[in-house]
Amino acid sequence: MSAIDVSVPDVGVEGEVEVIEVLVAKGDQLDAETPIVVLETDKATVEVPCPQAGKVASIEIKVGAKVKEGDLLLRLESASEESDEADSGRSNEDEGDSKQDVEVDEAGAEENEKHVGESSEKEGAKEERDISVPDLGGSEAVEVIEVLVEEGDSIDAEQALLVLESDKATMEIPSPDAGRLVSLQVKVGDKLSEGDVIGKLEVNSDASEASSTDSGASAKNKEAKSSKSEPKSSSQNAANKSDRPSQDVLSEQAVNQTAAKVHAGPAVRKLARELGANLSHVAGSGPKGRILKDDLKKYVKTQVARAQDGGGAGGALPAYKLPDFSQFGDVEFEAMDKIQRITASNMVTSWLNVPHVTQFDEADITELEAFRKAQKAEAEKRDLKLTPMPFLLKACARVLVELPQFNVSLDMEQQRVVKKKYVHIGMAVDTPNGLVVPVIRDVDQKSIWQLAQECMELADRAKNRKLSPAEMQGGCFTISSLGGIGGTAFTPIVNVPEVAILGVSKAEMKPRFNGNDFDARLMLPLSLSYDHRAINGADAARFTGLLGNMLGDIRLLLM
Ligand code: CAO
Repeated sequence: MSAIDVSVPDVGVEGEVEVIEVLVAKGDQLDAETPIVVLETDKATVEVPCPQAGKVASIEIKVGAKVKEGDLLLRLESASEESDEADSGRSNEDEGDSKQDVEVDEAGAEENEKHVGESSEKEGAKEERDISVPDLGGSEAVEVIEVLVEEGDSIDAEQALLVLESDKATMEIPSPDAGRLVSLQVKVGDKLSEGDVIGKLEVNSDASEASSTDSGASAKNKEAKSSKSEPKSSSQNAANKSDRPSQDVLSEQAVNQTAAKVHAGPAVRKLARELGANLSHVAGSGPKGRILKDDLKKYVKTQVARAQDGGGAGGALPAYKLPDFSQFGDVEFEAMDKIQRITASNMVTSWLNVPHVTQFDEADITELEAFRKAQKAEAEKRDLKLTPMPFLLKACARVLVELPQFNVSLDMEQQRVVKKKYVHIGMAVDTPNGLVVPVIRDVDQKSIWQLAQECMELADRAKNRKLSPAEMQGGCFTISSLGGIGGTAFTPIVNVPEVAILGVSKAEMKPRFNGNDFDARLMLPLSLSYDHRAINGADAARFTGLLGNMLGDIRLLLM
């Protein structure tokens, strides 16, 4: 038994690179070539494999560390003296040649871009371009091990198209531009070298003209990614990308949309292939939503557990195939942006996991409305707009305290209920970029004026894409108000992991029988959707009843 130092091999860059994932733990028994860490350079994501078999005696780095060639990563205990001797030289000297799994990212896309565009043909506003194999780091005749797209697919710039595997590396070939894949000339098993044509991409020539005036290749990629129906100038787009914080909606985890778009290293992809898992269904918890090995393991465990209990959504969703819409008339393609992708994914996650029921009710807000109107002058003095929303927040907070079964999350993995001792409420905000849900904290402890102020500020920040991810996390319950727009009722989808959401529609004057006569009363429609695993129908009726009482006589909020 002897100790072997495993150091950073030559990863093709000078200077330091960041450790973004540590794939092994102390005590793990490793095979030769098992990936041990993932390093991220400005050009690529590199997995460093273990040079020989052995047990991890110690790990000398952690996520976030900056390392350079020769830095110690971990110490390995090797079982066999013979192989120690043979291997120890190799582990330190030959690491530069050891197998590296490389996931080419933006810089790869930029490189790839240099190989395209020469054979483009104009066809109205569209243009067809060859997609060629970029520089493969000197490797020739590299085998295609995975084809991630199909002819006819709508492709984002930088979306992975193929995975190639040489004896040195596994690499993804990204698309140089956004567009429609009109032909694909390669299949699994083909051998490719730099310059070989993979297929043809139909791109919007306006986008490419605009982007060709850009100074940098990465700006060009970003431009191609932007919406076609709402063209933005390159500078606008670049500013938007770099200046604003990214907005995650509804859920705290980024969920990837399609297998080709997932952010995962080759080792994780390989494991997913072996397990037959579709990475597009796996939520990534790593940097930039990257799928880590642990995410994949957790996903597979959950699926196995579900199949065993016959619970959950059960089985794969039957896919539907889109027709070629152009046979029916003119169409154009617009890439979904991040908010749309995450919202779509979260809606499906909630819809499939949560048995939804919606309880409808009405609250008589005649007196509330009179009080609200009477406060108009005071609101103006305070530079505030007093809508029904702060009252709804305050009343819901009170009901959540009275009926704590609504202030929980279900942990199905651990078979337990998470009871929350705080009252944070999310408010769905309709923005030009999609639906976002900022969360107002400790609503039960705030005054109506404080809530009015926060509602205004958060809605404004949401509309200007200024919310930070932290401001959209930690909600216990959500209010989705369409009252300012219209409608009589709707069935909102529960914002998991919460267990209930209140939909509010437009208040309307209605005749109410007072025992002798009909009075005109202002009635506010309430639609409470809830997770029927956590909440029963009687509690839902109690919730809307109690809420109706609070809104009907807001003096009750003082009690
Ligand atoms: N009935 C009648 N009028 C209502 C009302 C209701 N339920 N709710 C609000 N109003 C009135 C307001 O009082 C205001 O009128 P005044 O200026 O005369 O007072 C007007 O409608 C506009 O209000 P608003 O919508 O600007 O303000 P709000 O505080 O009610 O809502 C916000 C703020 C951010 C929630 C809202 O702008 C919004 O984005 N709603 C859409 C949410 C959404 O898309 N939900 C669907 C998600 S899918 O489940």
